Amino acid sequence: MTTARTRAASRRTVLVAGLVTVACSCGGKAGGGSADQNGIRITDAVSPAPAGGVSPREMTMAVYLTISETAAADTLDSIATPVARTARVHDEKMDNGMQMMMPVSALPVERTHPVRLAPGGSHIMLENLVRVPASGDSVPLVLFFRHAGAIRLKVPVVSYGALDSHAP
Ligand SMILES: [Cu+2]
Repeated sequence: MTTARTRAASRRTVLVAGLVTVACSCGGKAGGGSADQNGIRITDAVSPAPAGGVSPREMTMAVYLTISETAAADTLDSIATPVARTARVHDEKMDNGMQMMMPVSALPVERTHPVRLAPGGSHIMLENLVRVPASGDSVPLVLFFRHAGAIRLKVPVVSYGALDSHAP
């Protein structure tokens, strides 16, 4: 337990250092969105501002976050936000040299095993936007867990370029 907590603490230090860099390059707020409620801990929530040019209905934006601690195994069943008509988890993988995204109906979360939604991998996708958040805004998000219930958090929106520098 002590070892796991120490590891988690050093990991957090690295992520905080990364977010400071984001703040320096885009002038946004330091620190990702987080929530700690009903045994579920969400950290490092961040969303790249979507590029404009098309109507909001055709726009998408990704949300990245880490679910790092759960009191018991749980399942993320659905997601809601006032800024999009559709919000769900996407799986992202390479298939015949093409980057493919597929909606996932439910995301299992094991106890004490972190789930990272990060660039290049699984992520939350907001589709069919109602309004288009800009860098510096924050997006309210509700994650509905089967056992823990609704977890609310605010996701800081950062410039896409600032986020790209942290992609694997
Ligand atoms: Cu996606």
